[in-house]
Amino acid sequence: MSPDAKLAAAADRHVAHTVCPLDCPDRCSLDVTVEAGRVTAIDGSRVNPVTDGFICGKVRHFTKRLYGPERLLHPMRRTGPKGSGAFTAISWDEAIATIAERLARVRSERGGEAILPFCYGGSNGLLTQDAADARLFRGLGASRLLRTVCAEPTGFVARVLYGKMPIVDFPDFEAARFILVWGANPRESNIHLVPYLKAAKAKGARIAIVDPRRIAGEGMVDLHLPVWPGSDAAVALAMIAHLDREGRVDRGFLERHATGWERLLDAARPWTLERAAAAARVEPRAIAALADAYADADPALVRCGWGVERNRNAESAVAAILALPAIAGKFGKRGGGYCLSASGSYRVDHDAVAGTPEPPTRPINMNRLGRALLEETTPPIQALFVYNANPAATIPDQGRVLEGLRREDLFTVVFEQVMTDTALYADILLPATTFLEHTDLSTAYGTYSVMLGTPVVAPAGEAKSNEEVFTLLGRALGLDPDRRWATGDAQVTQALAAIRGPLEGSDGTDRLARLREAGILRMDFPGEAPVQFGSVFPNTSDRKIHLWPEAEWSRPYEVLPDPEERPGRGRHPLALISPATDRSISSTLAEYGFKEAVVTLHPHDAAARRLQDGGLVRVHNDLGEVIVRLKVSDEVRPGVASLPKGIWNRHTKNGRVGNTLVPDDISAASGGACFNDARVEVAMA
Ligand SMILES: Nc1nc2c(c(=O)[nH]1)N[C@H]1C(S)=C(S)[C@@H](COP(=O)(O)OP(=O)(O)OC[C@H]3O[C@@H](n4cnc5c(=O)[nH]c(N)nc54)[C@H](O)[C@@H]3O)O[C@H]1N2
Ligand SMILES: Nc1nc2c(c(=O)[nH]1)N[C@H]1C(S)=C(S)[C@@H](COP(=O)(O)OP(=O)(O)OC[C@H]3O[C@@H](n4cnc5c(=O)[nH]c(N)nc54)[C@H](O)[C@@H]3O)O[C@H]1N2
Ligand code: SF4
Ligand SMILES: [Mo]
Repeated sequence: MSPDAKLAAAADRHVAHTVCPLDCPDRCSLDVTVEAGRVTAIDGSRVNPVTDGFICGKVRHFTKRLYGPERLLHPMRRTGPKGSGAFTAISWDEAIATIAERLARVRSERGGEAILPFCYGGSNGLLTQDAADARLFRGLGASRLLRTVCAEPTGFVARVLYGKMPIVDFPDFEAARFILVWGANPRESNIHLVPYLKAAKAKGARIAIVDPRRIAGEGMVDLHLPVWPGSDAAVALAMIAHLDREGRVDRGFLERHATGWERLLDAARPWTLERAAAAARVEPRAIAALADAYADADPALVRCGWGVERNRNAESAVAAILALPAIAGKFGKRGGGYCLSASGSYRVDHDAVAGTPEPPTRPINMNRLGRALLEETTPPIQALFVYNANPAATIPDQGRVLEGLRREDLFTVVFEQVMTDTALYADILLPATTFLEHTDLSTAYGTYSVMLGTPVVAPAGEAKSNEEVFTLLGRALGLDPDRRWATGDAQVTQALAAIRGPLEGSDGTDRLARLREAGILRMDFPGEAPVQFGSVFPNTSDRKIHLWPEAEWSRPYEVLPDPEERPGRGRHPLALISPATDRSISSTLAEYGFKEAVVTLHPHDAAARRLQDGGLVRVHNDLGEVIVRLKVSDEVRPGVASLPKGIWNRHTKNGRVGNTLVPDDISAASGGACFNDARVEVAMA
């Protein structure tokens, strides 16, 4: 480079501030280095104090997506069979006109409900989802997607028991003397909690983990209960019954602050330590030891994760776990109580963001996408519009999903950043901007913050944002004749005003100006961070904990038997789990995060099947098979097979992901996915 060019480049180098909107509890504030219009480095900033200047490796390498070979740069039309990946570039005008014409035709011939919008966690922002897209699909009277793939059972329970009381903030973990991490994996899926766990540990706190895998390094964990997947409800109920027998139930607290607790104690009583231990395949005394250690400690904190909800007993498990601090009297001081999702602590009025209410059209549970595409008849789904999601990889019963996507009479639009497994099935493929190329407003479900994501570089190729595309489509379809749909700053302001609850700016100050100045809006809790039953209380009608919420839940704390014990299902004895890893966020970024997926089995299970570490194996059940290499390790408990969440078809030898083996069963009370109810056998390939 000539000295002049060097000078010019240095002058053209700056650091821009923005936020990571990926589906991760941490919601990091970012410093992005831009040189000559290109992103050259991404790192954490200190705008969000919890980020504390560091971020995960996935996002540090996000330029591999931004400028990678898989990036979609132009609208395209399919030219080969569905799934083949044969496309030709078309103009935006042609793409929008084609989609508008087709949606209008489907609607006039079969009704709006023949259109299914399909979206989930691609960008956790208030502008990329439930904004212009809602205006479009509500305007069309499309089917309503029930977004149940994640956080539905946990959210349901947090709502019916506690009215979504604010959770313990990460920094307050430091104040706890005992931390019970239940079905959560901070080391990979919530890395900014780890420093606080370490700090608590350094001050003498004990840490317990309930997880079929050993998820933390030596020295970090004092107690590990390696439960059988799906048995948490039995274990937590047995802990409650044990505390009751030992006279350790805080009846004074329950009298004052809870209803339905006697019925919960009655329901827990049949769960003896022995019975729960048989279901969880652990020692009865290990359950008693965990309950005692929890009851003894003060303050004691429960970190409930999403691993608990991915089975048929989701709601019962989450409810029994969230009941523990009430039963044992652990509320009322900093470092005590529970932590789950913060997203209910402030309410976002999504109808106000969209500017239009949701019509009561046909609901479709996203966990049964395959069945919906193949079996719905009143009316059949004739147009599918996928954005912010990669259902070909992430939804249960992959075989059925792919069969549905192959339907010749289905018109499929996929609006994506990269050529995902789902994009391969599009009739029209639209290129989307990434969070470094568009504006978004990020709330968070782990940390207490709202941040503004700003474009730091120009869109790659012809990529457009969700706001632009759904607004273009709405106008092409005649849904916005006066061009009044909010866009740009007007949409940001509308979304900011729709955040109800203790957010800075509730006093009427200009939230957008404040965001631009400080980069972040914090929650205004009395005394900084919430103390459950100190400064914050349940948001239920009577401000009490509803431990037997029968109005909303017909069978509280019901525990269904293991899928393996159901008639005809006994030949697949291994429980398949699919934990999050540090390689991807759900399936996002897996194109560069993974090279190859491996399945992990305990040495006993490998030996019983004469399988060798590194060998090719067939993981199979009645739904299908996945062929991958085997890792033999005692990090998983006996009887459990672990295959990562988020992989793409290319990461296995037969082009299928773990969801090929996952039944599309749903949890009873809230319709949640049952990923970890998959039962499989593993054999040499
Ligand atoms: N790096 C990374 N971070 C992520 C994600 C990611 O894919 N990668 N995903 C994001 C998303 S979408 C979410 S929802 C969160 C999820 O965050 P977490 O809940 O922390 O993650 P999971 O891996 O789903 O489950 C946590 C743990 O539950 C265990 N587990 C599985 N089945 C059971 C069971 O039946 N009982 C018990 N007690 N434990 C069980 C698993 O072994 C795993 O260690 O993380 C977010 N953060
Ligand atoms: N087997 C198994 N499967 C699972 C899970 C499991 O534990 N086991 N976990 C489940 C969980 S917790 C979740 S949350 C789901 C997530 O499943 P999905 O909702 O399918 O999420 P992702 O795989 O992250 O796919 C999101 C896609 O949105 C795209 N995207 C991102 N931002 C934008 C944008 O602004 N505009 C547009 N148009 N597109 C965008 C990304 O490129 C990405 O391909 O997966 C579930 N699947
Ligand atoms: S994915 Fe999570 S840890 Fe990584 S940068 Fe984003 S918010 Fe931070
Ligand atoms: Mo999730």
